[in-house]
Amino acid sequence: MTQDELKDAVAAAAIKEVRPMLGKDIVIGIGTGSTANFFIDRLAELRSDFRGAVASSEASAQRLKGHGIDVFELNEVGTMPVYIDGADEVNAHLHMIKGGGAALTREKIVAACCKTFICIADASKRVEQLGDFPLPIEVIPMARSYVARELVKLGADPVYRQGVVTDNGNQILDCYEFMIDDPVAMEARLNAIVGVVTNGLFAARPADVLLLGAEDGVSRHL
Ligand code: ABF
Repeated sequence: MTQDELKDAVAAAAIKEVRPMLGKDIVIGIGTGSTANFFIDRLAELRSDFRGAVASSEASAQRLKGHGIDVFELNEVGTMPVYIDGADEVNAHLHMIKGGGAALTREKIVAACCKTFICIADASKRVEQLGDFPLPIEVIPMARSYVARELVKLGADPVYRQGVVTDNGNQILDCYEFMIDDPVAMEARLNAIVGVVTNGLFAARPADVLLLGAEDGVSRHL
C-alpha cells in the first residue's frame, strides 16, 4: 500500500469511530494535514448527520466548506465530543509531536475543547521516543531570537522556518537535535519561555485513541 492508501484507511476507520457520536446538534473538531484531509473527504458523505465542524486551520475550513459542511468559530460552540487530527510523531503513551503544518496553536486549542482526541496516522509516525521530527514552536515574531537562545540552552538546535506565517500571524522555530525524555515536563518547560505561543508537544493532553494504519490493517490503541 502507498502512504496515501494507509492514510485513507485510517480515515475510514475514524469515520466508523465518529459516526455513533454524530447528531443534528453535534459539532466536531477537525485537524489539519494530509491525513486529516482524507478524513474530511470521507466525512462529506455524513454531512447531513451532524451540525458542522470547528477547523484547526483556514486550509481545513476551506476544505470542509468545499464539501458543504458548515464551519463554526470555536467561540460559537461549547465542548465538542471529538477531535480528529494527524500527528508528526506519536509514542506509546499517545504523546505527540504536531505542528509540521504550522497549525499547532489552533490544533491544541480545538483539541482542548473536545472530549475525545482521535489521532489518525500511518505507521511511519509511531516512534519509541519523540524528537526525530523537529519540534515546532510558534513564537511571537519580536521574541524569535530570544526564544531561540533559550532553546539552545535546553539543548535544541532551533531553525527559523523562513517564509511561514501562522494563521495567528506568528512565526515558527523548528527544534532539531532535540530528543525528548519526558514529554509532559518538556511541554511545560517550553510553555514557560516568554514569547512562546505554543509548542508542538501534545503530552499534557495526549490523544485518547490512536488509529494507526499499517500494511496489515488499521490497529486501535488506547
Ligand atoms: C497536523 O498535520 C499536524 O499537527 C501535523 O503536523 C500534520 C500531520 O500531517 P500529515 O497527516 O500530512 O502527515 O496534524
